[in-house]
Amino acid sequence: MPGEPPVTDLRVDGLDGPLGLGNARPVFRWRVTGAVGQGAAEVEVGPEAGFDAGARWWSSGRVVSARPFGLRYAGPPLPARQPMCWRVRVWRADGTETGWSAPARFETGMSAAGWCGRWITAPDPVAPATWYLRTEVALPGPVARARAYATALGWYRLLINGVDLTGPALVPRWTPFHDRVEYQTYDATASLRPGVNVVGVIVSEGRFRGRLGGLSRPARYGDLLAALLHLDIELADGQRVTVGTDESWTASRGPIRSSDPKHGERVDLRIPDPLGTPGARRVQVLEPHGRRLIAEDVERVTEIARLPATISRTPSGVVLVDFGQNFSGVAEILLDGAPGDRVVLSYSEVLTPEGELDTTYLGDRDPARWFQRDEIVLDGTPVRYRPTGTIHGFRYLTVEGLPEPPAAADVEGIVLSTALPETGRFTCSDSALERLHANVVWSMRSNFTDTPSDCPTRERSGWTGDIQVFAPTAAILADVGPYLRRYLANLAAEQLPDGRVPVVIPTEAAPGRIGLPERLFRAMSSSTGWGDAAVILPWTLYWYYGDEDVLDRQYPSARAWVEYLAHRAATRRGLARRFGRRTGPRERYILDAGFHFGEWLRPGESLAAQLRDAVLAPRAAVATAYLAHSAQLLGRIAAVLDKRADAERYTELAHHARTAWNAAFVRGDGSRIGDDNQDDYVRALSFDLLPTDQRAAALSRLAELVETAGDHLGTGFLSTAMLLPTLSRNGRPDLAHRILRQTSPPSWRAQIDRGATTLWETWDGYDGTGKAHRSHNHYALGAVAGWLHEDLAGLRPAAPGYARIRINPTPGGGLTHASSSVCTPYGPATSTWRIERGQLHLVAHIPPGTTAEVITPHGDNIQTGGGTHEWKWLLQR
Ligand code: RAM
Repeated sequence: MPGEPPVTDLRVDGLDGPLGLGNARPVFRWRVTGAVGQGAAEVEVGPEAGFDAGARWWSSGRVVSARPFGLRYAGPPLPARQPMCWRVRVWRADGTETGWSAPARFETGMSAAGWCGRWITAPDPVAPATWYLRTEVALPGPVARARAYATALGWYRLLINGVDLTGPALVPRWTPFHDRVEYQTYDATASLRPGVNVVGVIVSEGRFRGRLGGLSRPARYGDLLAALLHLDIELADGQRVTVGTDESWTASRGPIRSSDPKHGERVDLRIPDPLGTPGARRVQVLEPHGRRLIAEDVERVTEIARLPATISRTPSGVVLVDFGQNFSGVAEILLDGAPGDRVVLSYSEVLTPEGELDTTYLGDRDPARWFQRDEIVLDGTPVRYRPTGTIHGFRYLTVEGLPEPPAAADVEGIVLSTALPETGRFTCSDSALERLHANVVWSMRSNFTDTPSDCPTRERSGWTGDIQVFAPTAAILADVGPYLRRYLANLAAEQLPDGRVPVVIPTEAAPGRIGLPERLFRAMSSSTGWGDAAVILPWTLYWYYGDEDVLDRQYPSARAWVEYLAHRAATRRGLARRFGRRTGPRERYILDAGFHFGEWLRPGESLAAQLRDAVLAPRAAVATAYLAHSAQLLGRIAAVLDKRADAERYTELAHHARTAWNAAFVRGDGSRIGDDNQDDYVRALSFDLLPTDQRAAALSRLAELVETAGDHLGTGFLSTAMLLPTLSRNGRPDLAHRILRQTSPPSWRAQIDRGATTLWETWDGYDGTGKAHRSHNHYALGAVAGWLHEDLAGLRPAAPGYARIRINPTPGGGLTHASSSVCTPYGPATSTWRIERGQLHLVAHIPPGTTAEVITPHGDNIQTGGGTHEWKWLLQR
């Protein structure tokens, strides 16, 4: 781009100018523009004051590296609350120098000892209740600079002189709250003024005390909501004022009576805003509780889009708002009625066959568990209402209690999601596939709000299996590095001492509050395919972002999981050793003990039968395959980290597990594996478990199974993401296209034809009567969007961080055009193909500093470097 500076997009730990950095050794990244990539780089870091005049605390020196990322600070320890600057210069591969970039800012966060505030709580634990905590701060003169460090047990909003500094952020995010709570840092400079300032913190249930998980149980971490604030003010005359939460603060109830993250908000607008005057009661200071405070290291949840509404009435006459898109967020709506009118807003993803709002489709035994509802009592003044302290998963909304329905222009859908830069674009000649891609993006947005969740409506839990299968696709669609690193930090924190990994992260209860349901859940922590997230996720982040740091940080966790599996296999035998053959000493590598979800929910399989098998007869062919796969990956991780003995140990373990798996589950020449389901062959080929000479037989059996099923997929939760790549990368792209084009269920197109705007948990979404069932916003089956980019359009990494790129389009399925563009750590890359007059016309943009191998339709391999390249090949008839 003309005029673009040679070095741009400076990021610290993946974030743009973070204010409260907690990492003592931050990692820098940038982007090099222009045609020639980086050969070496130098980073300089210094205090903001004096940086322009040359103040420096550290320089990396000239580091020879083609990678514009991963350069780690190694200077003197950074003091807390320190405004810093950094800049970078690059020597291109041709020896030319870019000159220094414009400086970028960051600031370090609060030290553990630096907090002047103490945790304060409202006087009595009434659940649920929203509390308004307040103090006044008198300032003798104008403010030069102010920072607020804040957090809560619950969700909070910080208001200074009526200005809401937190907005829709939904903080603090969900962590193992018994152990650690994240704080936010705000620039409060512009909100404070000379004279009296009102500082308020509104605290609601949040994830700390709100309803969580499959049973929607409240108060899983504690009974008392609390807040902590430290306000650091520098006046223009150099004086410093520090304000913290303490016993002088007051507490009141206010118009927001209560908010629950799942069940919505109760508001009485007749009650005045209590932050205007001192509250009636004093707060109490919490007893010391030992929770660690950690800096936020992820982009906040924010409003990422607004959706227009259409308004109608249901057959029974209720006002119905349709946003035309399933999403996570809230609605903003003009409420105009008489004082005392009670308005009820109810939310759902779906309608009943009769056209009413369906609030029972997630399970009708106890539908109240899934209520998403806001209730507002009006004070007679028209108000643009928007709930806070809650988030809904919905497309439809009913409005009850207003004398007149609102006009469409007076209602908007507010889409809330983590502010992740979206990096993957896909287009093609088939609008249904474009819609499929868009649906996957919507499901990702909807579930990437706090912890990555399975669905935004029902349990809203951080299922490990779901993110394990979806992460590679997520890494194409958005810059999810920091977001998934935080998930992994939580995972490591909650891993059990024996290495097992809880199936939901965070685990949804403090250790002191573990009851029977939590104990049952804990029994699932041995499940392969789920717990393997401990190994597969770090590897995914390394593969897509070249992030070695995450491998290092997660190494103990990844290793503990693999060691657990290996130990379990060696020492325990499952209730039903299902394989007929005895394999002698190799049996110590067969994993069939403990709970395993298995492939989970193949089309047509019932939930009850699956659960029974998961406990009584876990499929050893699935579990042992994951032992081999994760051990192999761990061996590679150890090699990257230069842990040679471990690299050898885990590569060998993988070898033994593979040999045992072959001996136990493969018959003949590879044409019969395990239970002879599609996924048995997909795993075998995708995890590279078979001897080379058996791969062809396995592939042809897989093809046969797909064809016998009428070109339908038969894979479940774990293998669906791998099915199409397995076919197209092993010589059957035609079959991959046929599965993708399939219009009857189970298929992605059946969902699209049925009007889906997000991915569903089940293939059909509705029963024969048209009644919806199960979640309509689950990203797991949406991992197929990865295939659209990497195989159909043909753009994928061939080395970690896209240092080497493979361009290998998979035309077919009657398509005449497809294009993928992604933002690699080296810069944007694209692969676009078009079929014209019997020719395949390919345009590839390869970022500077990387190389590419381009596979022609005739199987040739062309090597190329950075830049935009075009080819035309005659396609065979
Ligand atoms: C469902 C969840 C999730 C899956 C588990 C096993 O309840 O929605 O998607 O990981 O089951």
